[in-house]
Amino acid sequence: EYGITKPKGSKVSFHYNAEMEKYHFGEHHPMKPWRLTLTKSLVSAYGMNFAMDNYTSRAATYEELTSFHTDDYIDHLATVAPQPQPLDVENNNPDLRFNLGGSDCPLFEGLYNYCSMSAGASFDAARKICSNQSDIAIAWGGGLHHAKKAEASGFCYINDIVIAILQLLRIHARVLYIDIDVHHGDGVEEAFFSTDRVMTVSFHKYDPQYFFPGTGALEDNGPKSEHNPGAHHAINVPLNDGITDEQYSKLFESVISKVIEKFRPGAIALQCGADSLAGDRLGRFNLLVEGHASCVEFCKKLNIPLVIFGGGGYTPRNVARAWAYETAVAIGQHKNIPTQIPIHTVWRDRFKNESLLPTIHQILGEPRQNRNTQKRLTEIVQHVTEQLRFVNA
Ligand code: V1S
Ligand code: CA
Ligand code: ZN
Repeated sequence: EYGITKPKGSKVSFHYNAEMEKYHFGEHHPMKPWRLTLTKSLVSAYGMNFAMDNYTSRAATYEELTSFHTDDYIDHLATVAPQPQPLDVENNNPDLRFNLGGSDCPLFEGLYNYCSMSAGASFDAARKICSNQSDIAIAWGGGLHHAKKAEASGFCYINDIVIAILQLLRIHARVLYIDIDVHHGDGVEEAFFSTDRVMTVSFHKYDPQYFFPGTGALEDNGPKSEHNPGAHHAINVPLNDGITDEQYSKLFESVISKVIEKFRPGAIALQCGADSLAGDRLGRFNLLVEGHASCVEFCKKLNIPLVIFGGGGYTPRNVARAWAYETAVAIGQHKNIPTQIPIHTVWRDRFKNESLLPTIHQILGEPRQNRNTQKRLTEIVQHVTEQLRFVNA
């Protein structure tokens, strides 16, 4: 299919479990696990599976989940009864222990299976990197960056990224975390606030009063108190609505190249939330598939072992376009695949009324006004450069 064969370059593994699509957060909830099926079907339709090692991921074990989360939180997640659906005013009676059961983090049927499967894929991906069996390991079902040690937050219950990074730290002295989801990667940042072995870098829309989760100011670089080795190891890139491909990819390259030079990570964990694309139901940026994927291309070119996670992304067809294209970047085939989306059943069945012939690049939705000035972006790079003076690896 399209002449894609095993590449001589990077060895890539793809970690996926079709079971994840069966879970539903609720009728009006923006998170649709079904976007993973759409992504996988596009990846297969392009024949990319022939150029990767494909693994059906398993559920993470209790021990793996509690490598980060507290026992009582995991015990509660495993045993809590689902809320009746649909969540109308009558039966929306949230048991807000651990921030569970509200509209953001509903208690849906099979929640524990869903969470442990998401974490299992990310854990397996990290282990493939640790054992040197993969140069790039992909887990689109992970990337749930808001979950805390004993608390759910923003559609995230288990922080699969933290669990994966803890595995990478068994082999690698320093791990770099990069987060291109439109939201601040607060859960991962907080988990590694007091260590100098993990540097976190999040690019996000920042508007403390009006945009979730409200954290991630430029000046927040990790607690500077009591000889904290983790001070200066959190980098935040706060952005405004409407940032374009050109601005974003330039900013990404200048920030990340400076970080790599100073921090010299042994492995990179890249969260690729697709809600930073134009036309996202929750996001506010103007990124196209090319701009979003340029971040993955840049990381691949560094030749540092790389784990790639999913994350947010609320316009499923755009999510599938971006993640399938980024899978092509990982296997070094993005310049060779045809732009026209192959005839494949899931896309056809779902979107039979699409008038245009769909391509992998075209993004649904109207662009927003760009509120990012060159002056501000220069200030950001300046601040990051100053922070990095404190970092010695
Ligand atoms: N923005 C936004 C948004 N939309 C919703 C939502 C909408 C409809 C529903 F039926 C349920 C929830 N919640 C939010 C945000 C959370 C965004 C999480 C992003 C996750 C990620 O992409 O970064 C990673 C997977 N929540 C809020 O803004 C909190 C509220 C403050 C306002 C909305 N209400 C519903 C809850 C409280
Ligand atoms: Ca982010
Ligand atoms: Zn997000």
